[in-house]
Amino acid sequence: MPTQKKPASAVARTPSQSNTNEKVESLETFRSDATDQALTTNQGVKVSDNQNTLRAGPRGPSLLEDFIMREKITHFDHERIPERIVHARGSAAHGVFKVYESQAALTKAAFLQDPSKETPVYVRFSTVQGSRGSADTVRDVRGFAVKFYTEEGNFDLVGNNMPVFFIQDAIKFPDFVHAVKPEPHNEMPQGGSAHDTFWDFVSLVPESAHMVLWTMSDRAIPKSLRAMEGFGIHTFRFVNAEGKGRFVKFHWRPTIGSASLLWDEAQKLAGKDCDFHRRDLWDSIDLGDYPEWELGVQIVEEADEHKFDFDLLDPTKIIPEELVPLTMIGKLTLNRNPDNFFAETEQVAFCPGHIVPGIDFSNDPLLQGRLFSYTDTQISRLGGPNFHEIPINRPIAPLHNGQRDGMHRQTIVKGQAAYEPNSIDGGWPKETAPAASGGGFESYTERVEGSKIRVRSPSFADHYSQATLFWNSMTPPEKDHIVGAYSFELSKVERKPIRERQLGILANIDDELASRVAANLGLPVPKKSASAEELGKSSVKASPALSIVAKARPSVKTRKVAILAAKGADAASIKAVKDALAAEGAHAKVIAPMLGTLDGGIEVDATILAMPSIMFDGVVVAGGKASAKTLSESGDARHFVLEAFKHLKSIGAIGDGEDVLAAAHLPSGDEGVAVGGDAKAVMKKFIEALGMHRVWSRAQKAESVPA
Ligand code: HDE
Repeated sequence: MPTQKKPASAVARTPSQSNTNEKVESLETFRSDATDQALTTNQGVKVSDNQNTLRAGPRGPSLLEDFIMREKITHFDHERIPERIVHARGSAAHGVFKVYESQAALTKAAFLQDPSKETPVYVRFSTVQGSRGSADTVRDVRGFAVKFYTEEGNFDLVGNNMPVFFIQDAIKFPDFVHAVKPEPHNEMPQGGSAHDTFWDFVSLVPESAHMVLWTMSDRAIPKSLRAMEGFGIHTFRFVNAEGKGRFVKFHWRPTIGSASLLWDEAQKLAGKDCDFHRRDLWDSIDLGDYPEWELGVQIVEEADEHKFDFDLLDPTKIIPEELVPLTMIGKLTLNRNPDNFFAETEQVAFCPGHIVPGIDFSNDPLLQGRLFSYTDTQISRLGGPNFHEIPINRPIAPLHNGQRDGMHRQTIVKGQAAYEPNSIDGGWPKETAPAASGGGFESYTERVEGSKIRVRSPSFADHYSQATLFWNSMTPPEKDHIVGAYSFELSKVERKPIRERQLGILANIDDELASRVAANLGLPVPKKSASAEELGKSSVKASPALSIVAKARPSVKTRKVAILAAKGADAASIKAVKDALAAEGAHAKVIAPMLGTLDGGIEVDATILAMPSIMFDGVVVAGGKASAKTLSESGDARHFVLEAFKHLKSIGAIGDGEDVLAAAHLPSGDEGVAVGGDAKAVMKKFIEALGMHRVWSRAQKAESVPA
């Protein structure tokens, strides 16, 4: 019987800045590499024939005795596990977290003390509604779950890309999920909320008003996973070495800034590349464009718990940054793609209840319910109570207790005493007293008293004023998108009373919003049902931090640009475009009607049909008479530039390339169309517009473009 060299829990996991880091791989003994290895059965027997079942004669029946074939097919028969009930569609990456400076004043959590220390992390992003195979770009909330493998145990920050939630109490979660999931009678729609049961539920549950507004905003169609903000949502607690507790809200801010798709793009991408987000994440890490987020915290002293016009425990509320500023305390970098999707991304098990000394919960009734649900769901999803032994879930901190049995147990624990206290094994493993650092976990001492009752606190009663705050914080294009999203979704709702009821909720949020959506639905604007006092409750009336467009940063780093070309394209102009983009950290691909090599040895990266304009942030048409003629005569090429124009992207044309824009009948003189002059001048203008992500001033002109 082989003995384990190292306890499984002590396997170190220290990803560093390289994708194929040999040091990490040699430590991660649970990873397997078949290079130069013989094909074997699961019992280690070498296989000599993997092509033919054992049979009685060349044309005879197969023999049950064939243990090789039976083992292979038995394994195959059981290769699927239940997908997650929610957040089934996801992708993930390894990385590291580093704190900027010691946070000892706020928390004793070991991973937040030392700026020179790297804490390994695994981060999984997900959509909520769709199944495992659904499209990435649907309108939905995105999960943003971070597992920190700290030296004191795993800390899971299981958040979303929106700072609030649909409901206030965990007991409503099954109702909410049953309503948003595909309808039970026909399992439609997949990956979307534009259907009757979702709008029926949310229109009957006004506490959802704020979050529904977020999901109708651009936040629900992120440009990429690495351009998303993340939020812990609930109020948590930090506890320092002196035992002092403070409330904390967690935020993730991407260093490249946030950006969103347009709805038309998102819908088309769902068909043209349903893996759009996971591909972008994977490719970025492969290219060394490591996605990064800063971790921000909002801290509230316990004495200030009741000083706000909302309840800190209410998960349908934000703390506006105008009231409590955000302090950036560290950086998360994703720098390594997983080796195996199933073993890592599918089997990773997050749980908001995984915390470490220095972090604690608040009494948010949604958080309290989550503390139960996640472990419970893993037991059926991952087949038993030993899911913490699956490599991706193992802490790097040593792990010893009396739990030894159960389905799929892997660790072989020595010793006779699976209980505590014991004298037989010397009393080990023993409790550790709480301490300033390195001690045992001690729950924060909070005085609680009250009658046993099922009530919602009256302090949770305001459902609209922060929705109004969000609406008021949007720029005009963002408001247009919200109106468009409500109009689209509600027009798909078959039952008129549901549409009318939801308009009643919008009437309480904002007059303009309600009347514009009502007009699109051909319905009258309902009267406000809430009192003026309730509707005006938020002391902050607008918060620029809530707008993605207002916060856009002028950078083209990691953006993707198509260089549209055909045979006869001017190689020098293509090179000039590539060089100009590379100098700014952007990436270019040569897109042509056919694959092959263009003049000057330029390789075509993809065809116009395989990589349409929706996969790029901007397009530059290469110079060269023959190329421009071919592209001008190609409906697909004209559509490419027209669609880029419609989606408010930066467009450029070098020399004869301008003919293609003319052939596509692009409106002339647009701010975001760079033409005239040499490649250098065109690229300067092109890059300026690319940096702002979209040419918002073009929105009205683009309406009339038939792409
Ligand atoms: Fe979850 N949620 N949730 N949730 N959730 C799950 O756990 C649940 C909620 C979130 O990448 C499940 O492992 C309840 C809020 C993410 O693996 C399940 C309630 C937020 C992920 C579950 C909530 C989230 C999940 C399904 C109401 C944002 C994916 C599979 C009390 C802060 C994690 C699983 C991953 C997954 C339950 C509400 C985020 C069923 C009962 C609020 C990011 O346990």
